[in-house]
Amino acid sequence: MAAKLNHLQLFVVYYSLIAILLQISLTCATELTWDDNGYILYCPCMGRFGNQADHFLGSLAFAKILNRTLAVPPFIVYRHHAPPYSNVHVPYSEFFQLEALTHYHRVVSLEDFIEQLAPTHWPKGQRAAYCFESAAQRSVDKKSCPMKDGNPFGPFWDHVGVEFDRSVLFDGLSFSSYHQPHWLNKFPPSEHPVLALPGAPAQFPVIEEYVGLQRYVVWTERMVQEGQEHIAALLPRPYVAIHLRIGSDWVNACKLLQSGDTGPHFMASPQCVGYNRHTALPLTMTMCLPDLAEIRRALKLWVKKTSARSVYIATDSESHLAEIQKLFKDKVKVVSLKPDSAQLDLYILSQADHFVGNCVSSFSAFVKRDRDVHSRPSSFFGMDHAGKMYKKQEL
Ligand code: GFB
Repeated sequence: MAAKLNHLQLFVVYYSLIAILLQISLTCATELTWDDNGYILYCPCMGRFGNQADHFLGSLAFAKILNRTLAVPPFIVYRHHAPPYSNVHVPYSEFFQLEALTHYHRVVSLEDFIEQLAPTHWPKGQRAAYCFESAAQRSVDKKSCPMKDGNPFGPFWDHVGVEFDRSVLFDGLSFSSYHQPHWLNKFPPSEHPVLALPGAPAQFPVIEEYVGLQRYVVWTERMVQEGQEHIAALLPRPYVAIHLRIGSDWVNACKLLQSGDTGPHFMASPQCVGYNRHTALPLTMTMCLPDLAEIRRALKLWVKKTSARSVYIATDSESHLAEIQKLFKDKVKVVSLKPDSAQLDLYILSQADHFVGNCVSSFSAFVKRDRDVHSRPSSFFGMDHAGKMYKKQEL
């Protein structure tokens, strides 16, 4: 009996030891080490998903230019029409693989930075905010960065539990490679290890040079599985997918085109009119806000060209499902999911055999870039031949 108990005890001790060692090695594997080259933190405080994604690519490029690790922020999702009726902060890794970014540059999630690195290396009481002097002009004392003023700024930094203790102002710098030596000179990482910025250190829309960084934005396995399940269940291939950005906010935005005040570029339009302002093609109202006649025309064309068996409609408003079904007289299956998650729409759009997007929308731009990376064809309403922006050799 005593010998049996000893065996049992030995067995328990042996496996407990293995479990402890496993735990230690797992902890070590995920433990972050401090990067002496410094960090960049920012709030994706402009626009919704498409805008934030454009800004993200530029910010990633800027982090590489300064050779600082990018603290990848969560996406801000504005859930004011449905529970929880507030901003929701969705970690990058919910939708995309953080690891895939490391093939381009060093990154850490903002959440991990705050949890694991900040307590020791960016402790409370020593947190500086960095901003343009012009931005500080908006503060009461004209010397403070408006890091937490209003929505989404306040809720964003509250979400990660950050208060700022002082402000460092700058001027005469831009977030381009041209100013790299100036940034290094002014803010060496040894003295300024963490550059925390009120907004993305990037231009909107993403500049041509960084469009190809989309290839490092890779869907998570979970998103792929969910998206593929929907496609397999609902969309016989080949399928044509369209993005209808036709809601009331968009109608108002497109009205600006008619006033002629927008100049050669308007929101994401460089993706189809060209990035050079001097040679940009004209942007028409049909491209910004396609009417039903244009939607029908483009769909007829691409369904015929691709011999499509189904059509997927992603929309921020009405889907025109009945009208489109009528157009194909039940010969083509027409589907619109209107999912709760915009990313499911993005995924289904990205996988189509042909995609017709809205050239002015950064939501469409995300899909177009993702498709370009995988050599999938796209066009835009009002423009049937969209060039391929992404070239492999560029980056
Ligand atoms: O993505 P986004 O920046 O593109 O913002 P734009 C549009 C948002 O509307 C998306 C929803 O992030 C989605 O939440 N949305 C639009 C859609 N189209 C669809 C769709 O087909 N399916 C689903 N599920 N959701 C800019 C805004 O939008 O438009 C700016 O970022 C501003 O803040 C401007 O409002 C007028 O570039 O199209």
